[in-house]
Amino acid sequence: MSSVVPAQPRRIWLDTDIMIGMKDKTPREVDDAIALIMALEHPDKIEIVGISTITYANYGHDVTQKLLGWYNKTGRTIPVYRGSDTAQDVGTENEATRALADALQLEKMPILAIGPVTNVATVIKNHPELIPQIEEVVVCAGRTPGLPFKPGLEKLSVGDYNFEMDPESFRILFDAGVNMVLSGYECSVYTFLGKTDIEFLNNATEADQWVYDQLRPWQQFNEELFGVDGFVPWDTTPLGYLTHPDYFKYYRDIPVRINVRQSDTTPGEDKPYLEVSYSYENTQWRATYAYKTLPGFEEIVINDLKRAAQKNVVTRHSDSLVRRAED
Ligand SMILES: [Ca+2]
Repeated sequence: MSSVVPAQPRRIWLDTDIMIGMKDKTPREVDDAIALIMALEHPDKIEIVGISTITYANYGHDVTQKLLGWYNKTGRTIPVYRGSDTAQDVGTENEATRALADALQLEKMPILAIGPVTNVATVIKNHPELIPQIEEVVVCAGRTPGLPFKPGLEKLSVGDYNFEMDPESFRILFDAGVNMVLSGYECSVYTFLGKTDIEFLNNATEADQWVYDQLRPWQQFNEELFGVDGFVPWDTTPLGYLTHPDYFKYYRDIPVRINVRQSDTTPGEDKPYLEVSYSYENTQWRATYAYKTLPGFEEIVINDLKRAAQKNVVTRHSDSLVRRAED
């Protein structure tokens, strides 16, 4: 007789530069919020131990709490910690780095770091004894040599944002020899959420309406920049490595290097590029590099958002039934 042992969800740490809804001159990036909502939809696969914020640390903390209040139906409280506000202060401890270090002391786990990696690098720099406790760090960064980052109609080059915000912290992670998973532009760029993909959020519950009211202007702003009305939910692919690894193709154990040459985003300047190639010989750095998302993953992103929205409708109905029963 064989007995089937149900698989336990992988316990993970989430480090995010979430900025959805931040008041500014232009709409702000929404992909961290989508990755968070998706992550909460797969409690069978992953369990978020804690969340730390990076850049706009206070806003990120508050908006994460708001989204958890709406979308966390796991029955578990997920603590949120404020991290580095600037991503320029690696080595300086903060609420987030202390909480992550405490968590790693208790258990070994992967870190999903979907912003600049300053918080993670601070833990590694100040607590090298914890390096073996980090199973892997999954990030949204890196490229194959010379790959241009030109979303949409390829009118405009964008930077490798998370890496360029704090290259020194990436250097610290690679020097520490932690298992790195790079799931960045190349892997993500053909996953695309257009207007019709998110229309179900419009005129739904308060939560979904708020999300829609941030997503829609972001789509329109993307059309101004890149010529197409919609956006790439970049951070969902590093999450996908943890929840749906079969939907991606990888270069395994590929050498990694930082190469400095003329910037493709700021004319007249040089900048560092985080690049992978099997032809690199003079480097000890290695990574798993996701280079392609297979068909079906976009459908998972949309279905997760739909399922989360559907649960909010059910909650609203049962709340109003309770209220009626109390009357
Ligand atoms: Ca992000």
